[in-house]
This record gives sequence, C-alpha cells and structure tokens, in this order.
Amino acid sequence: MTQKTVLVTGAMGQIGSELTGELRKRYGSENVIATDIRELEGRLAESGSCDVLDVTDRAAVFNMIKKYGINTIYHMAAILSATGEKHPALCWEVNMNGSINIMDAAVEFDLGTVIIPSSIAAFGPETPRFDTPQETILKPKTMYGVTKVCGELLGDYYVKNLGADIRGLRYPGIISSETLPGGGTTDYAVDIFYRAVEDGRYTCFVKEDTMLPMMYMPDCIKATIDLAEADRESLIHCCEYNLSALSFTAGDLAAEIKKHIPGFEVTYEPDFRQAIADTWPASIDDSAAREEWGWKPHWDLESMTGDMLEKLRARPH
Ligand code: NAD
Ligand code: AKB
Repeated sequence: MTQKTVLVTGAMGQIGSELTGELRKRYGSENVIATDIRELEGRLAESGSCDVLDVTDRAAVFNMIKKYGINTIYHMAAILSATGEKHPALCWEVNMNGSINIMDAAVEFDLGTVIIPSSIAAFGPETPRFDTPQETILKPKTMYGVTKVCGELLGDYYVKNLGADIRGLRYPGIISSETLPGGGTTDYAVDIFYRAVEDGRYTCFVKEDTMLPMMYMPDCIKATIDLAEADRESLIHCCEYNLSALSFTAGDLAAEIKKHIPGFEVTYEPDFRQAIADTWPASIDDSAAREEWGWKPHWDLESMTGDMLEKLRARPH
C-alpha cells in the first residue's frame, strides 16, 4: 500500500485542528502536513510538519504538493456562514477559488482521495425541513451556502469528467472542546458550554425553539476519515453525503446542561444569525451515508453534554 502523505488545509480551525491530530496518529506525524493561512502554533505545530498556505494562492498550493509529495488532501480552509454574510466576496474567493485550486491540483498531480466538506448550509427554506432527503432542493440563501452547493457540483464534475477522487460530507453544526468555532451560525451550541462552565450564564443568539442538526467532534472526525478510506467502488454519491447525528433546540441543549449545572441561566437574544438558522433543516436523512460506507454516529445529546462539560472543566482557566 502506498504511504499516505496528507495535506490538511485550514488546520488551525475547529475541525482541522482535531482532524490533524487523528490523522497523525494513523499515518505518522511527519506524513501529515498541517497548513493554514495563519502561522501554525501550539500542539499542532509541535506534533508534526507544518507550513503556512493560503489556498487562494494557486502557485503556492501546487508548490506545497510538490514540496511534500502530497497524495491525499483534507481541505478544511473556508469562511463560514456568519462571517460569509459579512464578507461575501471573501467567502466566494476562499471557498470557491480555494477549492478550485485544490481540485485542479488533484487532477494535475493525479492525487488520491481529496476531502472537501459541504454543509447543511447547502439547503434552503424550500428544502423539506425534517428528515431532509439526500436528493432535494438546493437553494441556499447565504453566500456560504451558495459556495457549498457550487463546491458539491464542481466536485461531481471533476470526479465524472476529470477522473479526480473528490469526496464530501454535508456536516451539520459541529460541537467540540479543543478549538473554538470560526464564525458560523451553529457556534451557539459550542459557546453555551464555555459560558456554562466559566460564568454560569449565557445569552444565546438564536431563539429557544431553534432546532438544527448537530454532531459531536469525535463523530465528525470518524465520519470524515471513514469516507476518505471507503472503497471507491461502493460510493454512489461522492461530494455531498448527508450526515446526521443529533437534532435539538437551543432550549433542549440548555436543559441538558442544567442537569449538570442546576443554576445555569440562559437568555435568548436572536441576532442576524437567526435568519440564517431559519433557512436550514431541523433534521437530516443520512441513509445514503449509512448504506454506502457504513456511517453510524456514536454520541447522543446526553453523552456529548457530559463529555463536553468534563473536558472543559478539566482545562486550565
Ligand atoms: P474554521 O473557520 O474553524 O476554520 C477554517 C480555517 O481556515 C481557519 O483556521 C482559517 O484560518 C483558515 N483559512 C481561512 N482562509 C484561508 C485561506 N485563504 N487559506 C488557508 N486557510 C484559510 O472552519 P471549520 O469549522 O474547521 O470548518 C472546516 C470545513 O468544514 C469547512 O469547509 C466548513 O465549511 C465545513 N463545515 C464546518 C462545520 C462546523 O460546524 N464547524 C459545519 C459544516 C461544514
Ligand atoms: C456554520 O454555522 O456556518 C457552520 C455550518 C453548519 O456549516 N457551522
């Protein structure tokens, strides 16, 4: 079997930072090159090879692949939904042109698997809200969502017409304790844990009855690597797998945290992110991922909440 030499873009981000650690355990520290537009620091910089890479710089992307002999990419660099609404041109530039550079490199260097995530943001208000099907209406209302739909379609094109092995998942909101999320709409579902532990109170920026699909980071990492490792022949879809684990309202999450911190107080002051959340599904049908590559989540709301609080409480303040 060929040794995997892996490039992770956006490795300083919420998902990239934990994904890099797991990939390094599997493939060896020196074989997983963590890159970001920001200088790499902390555990990520100390635990293996690192480099600065702006994915919108096509020459730099191509040089990086040559420099390290890369054959596999996890492309995590992106601008998320809330930041994307504030800076739509930047969102388009990073999410589209950055992804095109990665896809072109996959063809130019005949790379192996390239993971390019999509999101529940690919859906919109016309999409069925509950049990959102794999094949459905994709008419997002955010620039971020537009880039995710275009990325899925472009990925399909590169697979079917140019022979690239591009794969992608429509992640729900990801909840984690290592790295704070980077400017999304689902960030409240992470922030609430930090505020519960540190202050005992939280002002939530979506309404109490806002229900969105979510997932705990260990399930996200597992799904991502499982899809990358799946037998190509068993994949009917490629760049747009629906992925589901949890669906709960902001109020459900607050109530679950209160079981551990009885005095925890939450107030609700919806801001511009409410309008984004209102266009996204409440729950997802992920039967294609389950059937084609064996996806199954492990964490539920109760177990995730207990684990998040334990991890955050154990951190030095
Ligand atoms: P994040 O915002 O936490 O991290 C993104 C990283 O990309 C940051 O470290 C940032 O510095 C870097 N970056 C920005 N511009 C760059 C550029 N030009 N070149 C290189 N790096 C650049 O994002 P994340 O949550 O880790 O998301 C990773 C992927 O997963 C993205 O495609 C995102 O759309 C998708 N996703 C995330 C979630 C979630 O809840 N975290 C949900 C759905 C989809
Ligand atoms: C965001 O809220 O922008 C992300 C996502 C669901 O894509 N977390």
